[in-house]
Amino acid sequence: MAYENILLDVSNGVATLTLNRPDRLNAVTMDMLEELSAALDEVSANEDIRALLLTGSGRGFCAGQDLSDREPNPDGTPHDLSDNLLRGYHPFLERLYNLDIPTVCAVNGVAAGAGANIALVCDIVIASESAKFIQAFAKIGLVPDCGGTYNLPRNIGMARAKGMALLAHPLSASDAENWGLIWKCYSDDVFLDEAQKLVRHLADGPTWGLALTKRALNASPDNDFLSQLALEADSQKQAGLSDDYIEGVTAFMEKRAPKFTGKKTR
Ligand code: T3D
Repeated sequence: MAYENILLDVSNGVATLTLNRPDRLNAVTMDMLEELSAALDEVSANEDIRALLLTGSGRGFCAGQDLSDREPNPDGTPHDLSDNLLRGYHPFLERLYNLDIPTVCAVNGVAAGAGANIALVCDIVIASESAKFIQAFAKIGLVPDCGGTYNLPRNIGMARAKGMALLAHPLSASDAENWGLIWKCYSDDVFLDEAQKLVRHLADGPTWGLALTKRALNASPDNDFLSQLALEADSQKQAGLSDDYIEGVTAFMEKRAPKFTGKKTR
């Protein structure tokens, strides 16, 4: 599929997906959402891809829903906004959440509304120090979506989640790191290099073990302790059957760096 609103680059086991409407701070349209879902289908189908980097072109990461991407209904009735979510955002977010490779979001500039919450669906979120996170929904009378009401209280606690959602104040990248909303904030001059290093490290990792790890962590908030122990045992059983487990232990014994292949089973 030819993409007009995003860029997809695949090289050396890394897929880089770039939101590409810089003059609109990469605000999301229905066309962009269709392209994002199609791009993630391409990524899932390619077994050589072992990590995904999501970022934005230009000075912003993503300003959320494009507020101009909607013709008025001819009869003057209001739009059903759940339609956009169910048909466009959710299929994309479900693919992103369930991807069996590590996903890194490099928030290169402002992340507002749906843009902020799309970032939080990735496994590891880093930001440049000039980036900011805005739950912009309250400014226009809407409700945080794209998993915001799920991820915010889990990442930063209810008090801060409610502050962000009800006030819609911008949160700096350094505060986002200090609050545990994201993994790390980097100064603007090293940000891109750090993003590349991080995704390279993950792409060279034991892909199947990492997939099982993210599945277990994703399941954790909804499990009790004993269910999670059972899930860990099953995950470890599967990881223990991989070439990468043998390679990891062998490399340790031989005091050398492991060379993981990402293969699922021996
Ligand atoms: O509606 C549904 O389908 C339901 C789903 C909703 C999900 C949502 O995401 S709702 C929240 C939507 N997003 C917002 O409300 C954020 C709107 N944008 C802003 O508040 C500001 O642009 C920012 C704080 C993000 C950045 O401010 P600043 O000063 O750095 O940039 P700017 O000058 O405001 O924006 C630059 C251009 O991008 C500007 O266009 P212009 O004047 O140069 O022609 C601006 O209009 C455009 N732009 C920014 N955000 C959007 C946008 N155009 C359309 N939609 C946007 N969301």
